[in-house]
Amino acid sequence: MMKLYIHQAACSLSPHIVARELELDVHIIEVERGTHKTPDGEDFLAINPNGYVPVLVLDDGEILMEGPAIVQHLADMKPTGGLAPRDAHERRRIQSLLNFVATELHKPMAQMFYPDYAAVKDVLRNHVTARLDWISAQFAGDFLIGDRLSVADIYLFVCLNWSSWLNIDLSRWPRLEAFMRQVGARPAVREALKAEGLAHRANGIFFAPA
Ligand SMILES: N[C@@H](CCC(=O)N[C@@H](CS)C(=O)NCC(=O)O)C(=O)O
Repeated sequence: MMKLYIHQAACSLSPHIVARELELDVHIIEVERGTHKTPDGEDFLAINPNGYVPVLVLDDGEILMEGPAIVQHLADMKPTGGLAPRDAHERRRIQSLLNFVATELHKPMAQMFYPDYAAVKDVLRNHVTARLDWISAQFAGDFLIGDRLSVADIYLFVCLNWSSWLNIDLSRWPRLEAFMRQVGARPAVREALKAEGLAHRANGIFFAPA
């Protein structure tokens, strides 16, 4: 069985949700922050010396790193799930959006969690605010590429879910708030959030336990 290594509430929630949406046989393994150990005492650093999640270990032992590549691979394993359409234009668009979320939202938002970054927090906040203006104007329907959910929407959902931790008020972007409610209500998403201990709600938006 494939193995997906995660941290609670981290960007690894994105492949975790994708696996549940597609009902794929994936063993979810939570790595302890700090010690890099799994509940079985496995050393995660031996799997990814960089120490970060997500990592997907395929059935043949291949180690696949980097969230955008992992969600694309999971979606391709079950094309009927429709999370990564085959149409060339839509595929290019999804690749573009996954990279946008990874570099323009995920990384700057993640840096805002570090207390040491206090001095650059305003810079990061301004950056993220401008990028949220952009992404909120990209919706081509209920979702980014139209009326069908894709892996890019799921990755975006996971990053936007950090907003309440980071004091980013999503009510400034009604499109994004509506998107969060809609994706957050999906059964597979709720299951993944519950499994990671995140099934708390505030104003319809999921947030982490204190
Ligand atoms: N480039 C990686 C970055 C993944 C990443 O930033 N993971 C964070 C959680 S959101 C992590 O595991 N941080 C813990 C660490 O670096 O030790 C990707 O996009 O998958």
